[in-house]
Amino acid sequence: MSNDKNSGASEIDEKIIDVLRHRVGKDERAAKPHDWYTATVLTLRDAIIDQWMDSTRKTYEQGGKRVYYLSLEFLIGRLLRDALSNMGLTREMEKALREHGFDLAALENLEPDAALGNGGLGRLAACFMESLASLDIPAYGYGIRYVNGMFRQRIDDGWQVELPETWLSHGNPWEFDRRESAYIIGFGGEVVANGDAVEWRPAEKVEASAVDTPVVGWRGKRVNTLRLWTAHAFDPLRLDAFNAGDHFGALAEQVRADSLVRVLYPADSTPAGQELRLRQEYFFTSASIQDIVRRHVQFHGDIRTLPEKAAIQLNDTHPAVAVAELMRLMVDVHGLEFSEAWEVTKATVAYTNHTLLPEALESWPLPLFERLLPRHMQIVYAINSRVLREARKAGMDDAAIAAISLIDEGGERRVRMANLAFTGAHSVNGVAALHTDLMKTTVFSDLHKLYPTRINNKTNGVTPRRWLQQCNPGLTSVLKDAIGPAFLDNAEKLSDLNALANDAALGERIAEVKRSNKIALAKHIKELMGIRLDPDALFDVQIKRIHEYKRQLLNLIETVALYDQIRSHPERDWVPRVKIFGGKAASSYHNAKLIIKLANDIARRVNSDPSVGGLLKVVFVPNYNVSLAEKIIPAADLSEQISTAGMEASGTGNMKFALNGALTIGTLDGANIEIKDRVGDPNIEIFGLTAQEVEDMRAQGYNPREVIEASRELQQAIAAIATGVFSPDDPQRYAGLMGGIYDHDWFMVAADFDSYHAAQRNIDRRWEQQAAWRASAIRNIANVGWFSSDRTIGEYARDIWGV
Ligand code: DL6
Repeated sequence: MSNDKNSGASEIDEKIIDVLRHRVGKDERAAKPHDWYTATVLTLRDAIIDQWMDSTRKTYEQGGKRVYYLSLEFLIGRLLRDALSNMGLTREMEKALREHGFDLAALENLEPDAALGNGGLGRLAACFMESLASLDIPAYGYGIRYVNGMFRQRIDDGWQVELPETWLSHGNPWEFDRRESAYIIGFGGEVVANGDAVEWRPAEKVEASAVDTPVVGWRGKRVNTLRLWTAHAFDPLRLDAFNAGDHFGALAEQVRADSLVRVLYPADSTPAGQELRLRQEYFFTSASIQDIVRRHVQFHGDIRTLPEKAAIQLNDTHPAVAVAELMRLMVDVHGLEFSEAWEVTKATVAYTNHTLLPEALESWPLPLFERLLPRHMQIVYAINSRVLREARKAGMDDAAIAAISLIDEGGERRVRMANLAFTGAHSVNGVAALHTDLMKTTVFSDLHKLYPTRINNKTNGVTPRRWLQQCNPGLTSVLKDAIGPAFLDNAEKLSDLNALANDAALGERIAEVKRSNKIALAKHIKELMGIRLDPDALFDVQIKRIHEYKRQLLNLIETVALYDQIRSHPERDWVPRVKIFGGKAASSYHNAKLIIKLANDIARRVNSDPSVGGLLKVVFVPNYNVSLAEKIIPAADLSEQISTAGMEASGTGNMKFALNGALTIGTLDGANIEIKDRVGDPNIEIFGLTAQEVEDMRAQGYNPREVIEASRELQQAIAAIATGVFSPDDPQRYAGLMGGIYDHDWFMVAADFDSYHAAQRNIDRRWEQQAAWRASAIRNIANVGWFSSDRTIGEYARDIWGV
């Protein structure tokens, strides 16, 4: 098969039939759609494998440096469309399938979402993998092959219900089981001195084995490997126990191993706090580090040259134990001096921070860490004593030393994973300019004083292949006609559109594409939820994890205020709006779940009220995931990025919406600031307090009650929600949630309400000027090419990895 556009579909066609017969084991007449899907993937995979082998051979021959991206999450989504498009085989495959009466798009829908991540951090890892391959950088992604990824969300009577996601129930045709790439992972036990050496004798052992998925870059340039670990027991079936009648007990070891890879923790900003989570982290980190070290020693001989050949990037602190594991292997197994191993470790490892929320900065109770990883505990103490000596030498005071310490001594003693990652890395990066500045002045201020060159910024990005070309083919084609195809290879070339921002014909064509995307989304929502949406209304979208700092509540309260105003003044010239919400709440996060219920309660009431008729609709779309985002984002007119300033590290949804021509209504938070700088003030709607103002206001003693009492709209909306207007079956349901805003309002909902409400009315006015709106949409598309993950990865490669 060739990826030459001129070759016909017949070669592919023959191949599919062959695969269907000989690998799926079905005859064309008997094959079900799922068999055709599997045959399609396997046919494509065969083409990918040739490139994969070429890429691997090239890397070995060149002996160059590799990037190892360690991440507990990879929120990949579906792969078929992405891989076909990157291989340049979409047309051929479409044609071949059509000859057998199949529609490629329908088969694509049979692919389950690989939802091995919670949200932004995991999706970023997936974009990075694709960009690494697109930029022809040799890389491995390392993570866990969860049997059950992110839970499936069902909405029952407005409440979130979590169900296991069974993405592997039909097998996974993308992956290769590499049982030969296996490592022993130990837990517990004791550490014994053995002459000068130290030996860790774990009490418990499991085997980690690799499952590989190829990741194809744009134009099939390179194929890298996503290596996910699965777990096996050494003694999966104790036959003696089984024969003695203990049928369950005989399987206990396998069950224990399975539990390591069974579920992704559904928490994206609070540590699960459970032993299993730490076990998962060590399991995948140890397997990955052993794999990296084994490869290095096998091909380059001396572990001391590791930094020349390997760059290990820690995606947040989940793999931070890598610092201690690498030290252990170098000192205990390869016989390096501690100091030398420490220099090698720091030169190899880099760490990305994704959040400043104190509750999300991982730390483990010291007794738990010591019990599970006794040798690593010793290494952490040894690192700590070096670091604290350096701090003393630098003249730091006791408070600074306490903050720098790898051990939190205030209250229950805990091991601080962020401090371990920070001290064991040569680079510590934030994910947007504001976030990086705040890292220096807040959580890492003392570490930053001690190591002032370590923190750097790498503003996030998203892959334009998935988030423009594949999810929005209509827009891509219009853009190609307008400015030529160069932007497909370099998203920053989208800037050529600036010259056409006021071109009415182009504005109209883009608006037509948007309208047809809205019709497609409306159809999907009608089928899914029975709600009819008007494609000519303004589609106002907030899709992301449900979290108080992301302030879905601010949006909902404003929706209630708008609802009240439409009812009080039906004669006014209201802009018809569809408010679309979607997102999952961590299963233990009470308020987030209550916010989902509130969205559904408001939707039920508003959508059944004839007095607002076509002017306002509210939809909470269940089970938000990557595939749904690919449908919703191209259909959005307005992108809600309204977090409390200083709390959203970057955001990446904000970039995807702008790239698809939505205007942003947002706070000066995370990457919104950089989006504003690039698209220009007239093409974005900014409101609310700045991060500095939030801090000052909290320091001065913010009184939300006063603010609420001074705003009639806000007071009325809160009162309506609090007194059960939207929950007549349980009038008290939201009394506590609303009371929280009166009493403390940590997330500044009241403080920002009036400004947000006014910004929404500005949006109405802008919408009425369609020509100007369209020009703004073009300015957005034209100026956010910089937020391509190719640019981000290029910066990591240049500044951090040296590849
Ligand atoms: O960097 C990717 C993404 C950012 O865009 C979001 O702003 C941030 O909230 C998210 N962080 C997480 C949770 N982090 N932890 N731990 O997903 O990272």
